[in-house]
Amino acid sequence: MLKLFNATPSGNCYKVRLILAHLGVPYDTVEIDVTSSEPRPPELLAHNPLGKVPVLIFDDGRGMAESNSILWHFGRGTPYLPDDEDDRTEVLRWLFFEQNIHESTIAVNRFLISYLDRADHFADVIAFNHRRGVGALDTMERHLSEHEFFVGGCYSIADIAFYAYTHVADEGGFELGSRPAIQCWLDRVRAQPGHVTMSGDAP
Ligand SMILES: N[C@@H](CCC(=O)N[C@@H](CS)C(=O)NCC(=O)O)C(=O)O
Repeated sequence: MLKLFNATPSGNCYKVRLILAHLGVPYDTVEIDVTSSEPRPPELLAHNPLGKVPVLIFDDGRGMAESNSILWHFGRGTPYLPDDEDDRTEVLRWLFFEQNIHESTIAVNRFLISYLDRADHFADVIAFNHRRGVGALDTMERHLSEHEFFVGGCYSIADIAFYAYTHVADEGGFELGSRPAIQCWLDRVRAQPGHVTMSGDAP
């Protein structure tokens, strides 16, 4: 059985839980409190020396870190990763964009504001991230006003990667009310077969 070092509120971990749910792949979880300074389990550190989650352990003991790499691994050979090489390049473009400008701003502000409750202490960082995160959401809004999904007209791991932190962007101080294309896309993602919420429920 696969073992996922997981933090339930983490969007990066949710990406992994979502693709596994779509594919019907069973797994066990080991819950990590990412707000705690307690040492991480040695098995987690062996596969990610930074101690970050998600880390997935396969039956043969191999481990895999980085949420978007894990999405790619499970997407291959399924409808969630296109076969066309140009489309795959587009998927990669969006996965890098997500990590570079979306996750690093929206997820970080959500963590500082809603999980660490340290908005006052990190006001400058939050303001800096906010400007960049708004730019990421604007880019998404423009793209989604002309496309149903991110790549090739079909739901793919690129949509899973973006959904994870976009649907909880309000917890990081980002409003989606003025972004109708993103809101309609969120509904389309929620309507996909096998969708589960961040807390693990069917929608
Ligand atoms: N780029 C990594 C980021 C992983 C990451 O930042 N994980 C956070 C939870 S979302 C974490 O483990 N934080 C706790 C820590 O840094 O000790 C990925 O996409 O998997």
